[in-house]
Amino acid sequence: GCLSTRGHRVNRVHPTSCCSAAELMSVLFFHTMRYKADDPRNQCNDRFVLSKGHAAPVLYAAWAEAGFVKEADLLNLRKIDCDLEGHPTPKLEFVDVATGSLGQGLGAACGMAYTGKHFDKSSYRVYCMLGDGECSEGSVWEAMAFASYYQLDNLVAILDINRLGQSEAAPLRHDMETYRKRCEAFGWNTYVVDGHDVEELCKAFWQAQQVKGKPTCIVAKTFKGKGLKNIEDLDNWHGKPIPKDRVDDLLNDLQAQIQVPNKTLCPELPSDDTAPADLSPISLPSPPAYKKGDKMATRRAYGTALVKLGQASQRVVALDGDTKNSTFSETFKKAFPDRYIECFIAEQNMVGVAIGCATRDRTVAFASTFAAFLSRAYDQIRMGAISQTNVNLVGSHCGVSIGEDGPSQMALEDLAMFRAIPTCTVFYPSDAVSTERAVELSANTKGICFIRTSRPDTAVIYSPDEKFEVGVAKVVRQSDSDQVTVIGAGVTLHEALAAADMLARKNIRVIDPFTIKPLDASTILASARATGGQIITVEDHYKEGGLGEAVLSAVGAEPGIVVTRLAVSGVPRSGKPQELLDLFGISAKHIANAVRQTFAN
Ligand SMILES: Cc1ncc(C[n+]2csc(CCOP(=O)(O)OP(=O)(O)O)c2C)c(N)n1
Ligand SMILES: *[C@@H]1O[C@H](CO)[C@@H](O)[C@H](O)[C@H]1NC(C)=O
Ligand SMILES: *[C@@H]1O[C@H](CO)[C@@H](O)[C@H](O)[C@H]1NC(C)=O
Repeated sequence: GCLSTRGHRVNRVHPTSCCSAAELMSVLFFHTMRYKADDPRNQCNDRFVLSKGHAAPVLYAAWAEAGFVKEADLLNLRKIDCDLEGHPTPKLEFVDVATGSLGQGLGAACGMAYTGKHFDKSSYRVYCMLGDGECSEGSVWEAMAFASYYQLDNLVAILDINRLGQSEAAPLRHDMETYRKRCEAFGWNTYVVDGHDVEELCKAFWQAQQVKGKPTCIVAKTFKGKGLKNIEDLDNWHGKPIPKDRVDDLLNDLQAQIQVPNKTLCPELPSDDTAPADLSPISLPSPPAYKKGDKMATRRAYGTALVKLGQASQRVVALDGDTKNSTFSETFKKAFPDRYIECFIAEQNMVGVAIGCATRDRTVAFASTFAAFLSRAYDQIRMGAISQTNVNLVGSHCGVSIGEDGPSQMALEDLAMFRAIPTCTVFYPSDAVSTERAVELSANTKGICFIRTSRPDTAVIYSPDEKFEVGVAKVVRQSDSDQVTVIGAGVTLHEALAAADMLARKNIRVIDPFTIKPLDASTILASARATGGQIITVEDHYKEGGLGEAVLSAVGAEPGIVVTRLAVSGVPRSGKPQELLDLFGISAKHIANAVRQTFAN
């Protein structure tokens, strides 16, 4: 069965990585997995994640065999007008998460399996194929620990132990016993098998289905380039096409091994025990219950908002990495313990799991930790954009305003990081009311959403009926005689308001951007024009890639606009929040000075 793709793959760029997995793939796709071949994204289907994404051709070949991909299209692999790209992406209906940055598939598969078992309570199963070289990634082992902790017996990892990596052998080579011990030590039911023995594979996958309370790992001893004469198990063939003058020979060789050439393979159908997702918009059941002037940290308002959203939709779930009593995802956990996933201190895996949970719209996932620690999962976030994920990430404890905990806990690069993500909407709410609306909007906004929350208590500045939209800023203070526009967000918006009070006779217009991406360029520009072209930005973030640069790039091409930027620079330190705002030049006092300076000019 594995060879019945008529060998097109051998002429493409990772042929040897595909060949080691050929029997594994054919047994999975035409014996083990249950799915509707004409409806790959059906919610009832078993899921398959090709974590070793460079073996994409073997995945495409399987779906061609299943009848979903036209065989002729396989010849357009990697062409500009063909969705069969070098690595799998969800442009293809049979792909849930993009892979190709190694080490990420199993985390996403964990999210899918957790969702199947605990949220959907359905019978679909999740299969994830990894390379042995890939297993040096720490994120693989974060996922291994997660899967056994949550007893994901609907999850099967397949390790394609073909000994070789890209530039040399993988560290454990064919040491199958060490792989076995590692997998068992991580709490997995483990079978070491001959990955080229179809009968043995059928049996192992069947056994995996019978096991309760543990995920199963199939550790398959294979040979890279299996079946390719004078290439199999040899160094220096990773990622190389077969030389033209050898293609015919090798194809003939392979074709001679096909025993039943024209047999149509047909997967078994899944049981129809998963309801389609309810895709109607999710709204807060009641307006924010805050009064202007109330003191409330936006991080705390996040927890309250998420509970309200959870009341509105069963699909809302929360994840955290052991910071729930700091980010206030704990508020959600207390209200909906069954819809909260503790991911412990493994942020890469948490983001991967959240992305997995959100596939096929099964959940609306909110994952939170200190914003600083999301940088650790940046590659997962970057891949999330390619995966077309709608995951929501919430980062608390931004900036120097966290105070005494010191610089290791302060996110000062997160705006830059998330602004650079192509599908990302960046919310930076400045009070409890706007935080609640940011959470509501995130749940309904496609792409990745990032919500930046702050630690200090700040005043509520909006009334409960204030309307918020993505990309629409608020002018929070203005008069006809304003002479400078000040743009702040989070704590620095409050500093800007304090500066406005200090400067009573020099009127300043204060803007709350609400979303940093997209940024409301027209409101900012209109204000700037009304205030003599003078803009001051002030942010609890580094200058690079933050609010100030976002504003600059929005107005930079306009004549007569001058942007003065106040931002954190250098490595901060511990201290009281207000002391740190002062020390790093972003407090009301510094804003007032900057305003005076613009007058002096
Ligand atoms: C995070 C990451 N690092 C490096 C690479 C480059 N790369 C692609 S394939 C590969 C070797 C993979 O070896 P293995 O996981 O054993 O897969 P196989 O031998 O089956 O091809 C490398 C280093 C990558 N894609 N992702
Ligand atoms: C299989 O199909 C091909 C192409 O349709 C045909 O040429 C060949 O004779 C068939 N082989 C068998 C054994 O039926
Ligand atoms: C979180 O909970 C732990 C255990 O109860 C406690 O020690 C810690 O101080 C709490 N952290 C915060 C930020 O409240």
